[in-house]
Amino acid sequence: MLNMIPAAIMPLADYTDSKLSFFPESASTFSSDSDWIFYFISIVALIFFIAIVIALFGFTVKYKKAKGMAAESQTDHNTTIELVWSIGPSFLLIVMFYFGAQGYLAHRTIPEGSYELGVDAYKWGWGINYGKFVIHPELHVVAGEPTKLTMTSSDVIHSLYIPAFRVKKDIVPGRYNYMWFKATKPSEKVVTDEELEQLAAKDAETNASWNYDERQFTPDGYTFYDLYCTEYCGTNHSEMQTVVVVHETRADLDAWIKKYSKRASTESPASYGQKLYERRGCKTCHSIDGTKVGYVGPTWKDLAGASRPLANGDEVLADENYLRESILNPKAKIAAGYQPVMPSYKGQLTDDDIYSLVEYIKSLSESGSGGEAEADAGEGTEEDTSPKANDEQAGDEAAQ
Ligand code: HEC
Ligand SMILES: [Cu+2]
Repeated sequence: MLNMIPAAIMPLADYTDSKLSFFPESASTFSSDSDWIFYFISIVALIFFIAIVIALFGFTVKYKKAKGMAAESQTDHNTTIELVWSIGPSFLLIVMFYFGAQGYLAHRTIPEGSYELGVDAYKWGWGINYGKFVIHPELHVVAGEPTKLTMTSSDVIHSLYIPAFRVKKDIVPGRYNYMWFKATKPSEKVVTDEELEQLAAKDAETNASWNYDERQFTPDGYTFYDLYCTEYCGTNHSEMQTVVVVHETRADLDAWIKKYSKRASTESPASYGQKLYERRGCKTCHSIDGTKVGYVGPTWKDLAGASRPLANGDEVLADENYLRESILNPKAKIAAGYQPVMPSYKGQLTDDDIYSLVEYIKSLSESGSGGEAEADAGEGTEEDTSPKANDEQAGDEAAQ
């Protein structure tokens, strides 16, 4: 297809990083096709616009009559001119339709054997499902391999847009929508692991989350492409952004997925729980500093160990079992004053993930609920202590 691009348009399509260009950089196989047809239509429209406006003003001058002169009426037509201006432009329209339809079909025809990932869009964030309980807000794919996204929404209509790939598709609640692309330019690792550790430590100190805009690389040190929601979906629509990282090889990507598949043995459950709080979307609905405004769920500050009034008038002690149940089956006990809108995380978090989240919530309580809640867990029916969770994880690993 590239060789069909008229010579005059071709150079434009290449200057994607220049200030003159309309386009962000191009990093998928769709980019060049979609850019040249865009330029083609724009230039054709511009040429006609200029010609018509010039004729418009030219004729007002040419046919201007002085005051008092008799008006003329048009009595005849010119068949040749009318045929030329009807048939001529219709060829241009056919060219636009042909390449437009071809591009549309290319987007709709998902290649067999594509690498498949799940995407969950929610107010306001993204969860990319890599399988095996690995769900992460960043989209990671492999260069040169077609990737297929199977997309669902947990609430309202969203739309996934990756400008550098020239792909965009609505995500509608209650159904699956699909898109595919083949990324061409791998991301680069621009920061060393030591530097990343220092930055992470700095963020932990100031309780800041990773600032992609300012740093222009991911917490793993990769450059990225932007991904955002382009369907207005409420208050924080403009924050519904994430990044795409393109790995050079599948092995690279697998290593990345592995890294996020479970808590490192050296990491404390509470600190891992904090990461899950950010990564798994809890932070969009729960604050950790007592803030209520702007959050649809209760704050986690001083939650553990507190006595919780429920919507049905009962009270319950927020011990480990209650916290665990609230995550797996949120509708079982609704906190008073809140809507039952929390999605269930059953089957989406490992036992160790839940244990880590509970430990994190406990770390946010001043009342030192730990002892009390731990004693409870011991006699509880549902045993979810960390050693068991870790054993399961170890089994997992051995199986791989
Ligand atoms: C879409 C918004 C939303 C998301 C996302 C969400 N929650 Fe909730 N959560 C709520 C709401 C609303 C309630 C209160 C109603 C209820 O009890 O179900 C709640 C209640 C809870 C409670 C009980 C709190 C109390 O005060 O009794 C816990 C624990 C909890 N969520 C944990 C989590 C965890 C862990 C995650 C992330 C893995 C999460 N939530 C994600 C909305 C959300
Ligand atoms: Cu959205």
